[in-house]
Amino acid sequence: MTVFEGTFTQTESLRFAIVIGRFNDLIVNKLLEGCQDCLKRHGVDINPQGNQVDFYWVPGCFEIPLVARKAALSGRYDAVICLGAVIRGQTPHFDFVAGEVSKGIAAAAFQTGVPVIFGVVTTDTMQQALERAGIKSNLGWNYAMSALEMGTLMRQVNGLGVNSYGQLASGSAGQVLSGEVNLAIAPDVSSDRIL
Ligand code: INI
Repeated sequence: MTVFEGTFTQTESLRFAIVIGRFNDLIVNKLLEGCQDCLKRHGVDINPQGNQVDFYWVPGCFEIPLVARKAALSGRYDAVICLGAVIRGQTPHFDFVAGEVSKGIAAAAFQTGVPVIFGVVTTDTMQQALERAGIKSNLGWNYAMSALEMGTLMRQVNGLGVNSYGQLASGSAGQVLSGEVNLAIAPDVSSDRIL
């Protein structure tokens, strides 16, 4: 049997999309800083003019899944990192936004076969959000680590002949994974593939 595991090295050819919900920008900009810092320290060129990271800004978390899914479908990225902050405050808006962004991000990953990282901080208060965005630790760093790990893992998985829709190439060594990978129902997304 084989162990498949992502790595945090040999990152020069990896490509990432970072989708950022601007709402609560005090928090979100700190998450972005942590995320960029982590990618940079692991050898990724984070320059927007470079060819490893693209940045997509959207108004708030509610809009993240649409753009994340489109970016994943482009075939350009090893992983899509979604950054946002939903703070409960006094409004039921929180539940709608937090619910939709979490479901939407999960759907984007599952439908496209591309890792889409859930980098959305959901807290009751601004204080808690600040603690997660730099005062105590910066979760932006952790989200970048997840992207590196999943991006490199999926290269291994795909290299075995398992395509991004979970289908096995015939006769490939990837058959060892068939029990897990074939559980995914391959969605028909061919019409909006923008390769
Ligand atoms: N968007 C967030 O990213 N975080 C929030 O806390 C938030 N709250 O609480 O309202 C929020 N709302 C905006 C939402 O994401 C959409 O941008 C807006 O509703 C337009 O569709």
